[in-house]
Amino acid sequence: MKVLQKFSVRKYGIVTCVLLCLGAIIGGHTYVTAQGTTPSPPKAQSLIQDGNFQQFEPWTFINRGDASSFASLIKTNQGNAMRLVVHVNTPYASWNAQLRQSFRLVGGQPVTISYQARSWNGNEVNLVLQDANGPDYTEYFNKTEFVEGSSWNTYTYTFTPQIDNPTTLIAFNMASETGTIWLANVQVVTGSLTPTTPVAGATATLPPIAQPTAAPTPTPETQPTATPTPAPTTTGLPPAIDSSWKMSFDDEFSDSDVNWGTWQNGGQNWGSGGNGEQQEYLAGECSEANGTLQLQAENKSANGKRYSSCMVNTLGTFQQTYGYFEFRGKIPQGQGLWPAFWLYNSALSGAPEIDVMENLGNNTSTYYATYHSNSGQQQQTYNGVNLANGYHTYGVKWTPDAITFYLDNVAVRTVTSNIYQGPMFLLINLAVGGNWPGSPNASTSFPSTFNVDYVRVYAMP
Ligand SMILES: [Ca+2]
Repeated sequence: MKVLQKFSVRKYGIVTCVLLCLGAIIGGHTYVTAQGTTPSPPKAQSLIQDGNFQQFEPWTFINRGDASSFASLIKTNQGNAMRLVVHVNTPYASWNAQLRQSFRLVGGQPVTISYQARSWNGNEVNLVLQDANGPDYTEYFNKTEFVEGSSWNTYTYTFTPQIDNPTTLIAFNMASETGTIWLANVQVVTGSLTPTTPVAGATATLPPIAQPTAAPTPTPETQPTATPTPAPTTTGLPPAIDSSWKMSFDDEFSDSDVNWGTWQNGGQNWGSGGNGEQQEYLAGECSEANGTLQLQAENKSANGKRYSSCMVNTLGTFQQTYGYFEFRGKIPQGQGLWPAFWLYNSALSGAPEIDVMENLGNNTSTYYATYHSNSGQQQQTYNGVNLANGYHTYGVKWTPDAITFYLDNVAVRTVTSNIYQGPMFLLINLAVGGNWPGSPNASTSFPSTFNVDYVRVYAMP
């Protein structure tokens, strides 16, 4: 029943993901690509601060989506770029997220505006310069671009304002619909543009979707040093599949930081509505150390939510139809904790959803494997060893005819009805509180950490 509630609110809204679209359809103004001609000096006078997002403080970020939508803005590890991730259930208006700052607009001489953006599923970016004060909020400049494609696009405009206004607002109104937008190198100058500092990876395309690779070469696993020491990581093919299945995704979490080129921070909190979850997902609660992804829940409020925690997902960077999906992790123990590894349909409709592992921290000897199809959920629980005492492997084999769940390479359950036939992406999170697990109490220790040794995915032959 309670999971059914979760099912009913785990929807993002409809989006059409047109992946790997290339090129931009631009017209009516000066436009060059990131690979195009770079304007030459003389050095210009910059009118705004932190156009390359090194500090961010001058900027204000506003999420205008409805309560069931969310937006997050994080600094990427690909140069000085901001990545805006927006999921919209009920669009507020033509935009759902805004990035803005105030600056002094100098009148009577040409002002050049330039920025770089990309959005591989396509989304609108509306750039406005206007008087920050009412009653009229006079607009000096207003231009909307449909940003699409995995390469950086550079948009450049020139106009001559007729007024000198020390309280002018520059605002990027973004996200007419669900999707991801990257923004970089914002310049508002008098005179000529400063040559744009290239964004690292600016000419590289985003990670391909479900790219099959050769069979994995088993490599020695870096072991987490946290106690208790996990059993040695298995390498090679899981017994559920044979060598005709090829690895399509692999993160061993052996870097010094989360690979933010693959994973996105956050997701919907499912705070309002049926779930009543109490956490805010923050990138700062996600880290990598000792060969593991560490999702940390803290007794620290953030953005109006009672607790801070971590969720990562691959929406827009990795999705796959069918396959064997496996992760190895150690769940935390504690009232109110709710770790999960799951798959969600890339269309972001309410279902289907495959919950490979869900656990409620007040009973870590039971976990839940659930298939939410379009005609309802089929949940099953498994009792056994205390799963919080060590690392365990949780997998699901999904074929056109069946979905089979595995615990430590042993099949525990198979579903054969209403099998989904479309692409799904990966999510790992540590929820805190809510109607199903209940709230943490004095016995819950914080911070608590959900450790994940690896995520590996194989594609069907
Ligand atoms: Ca690892």
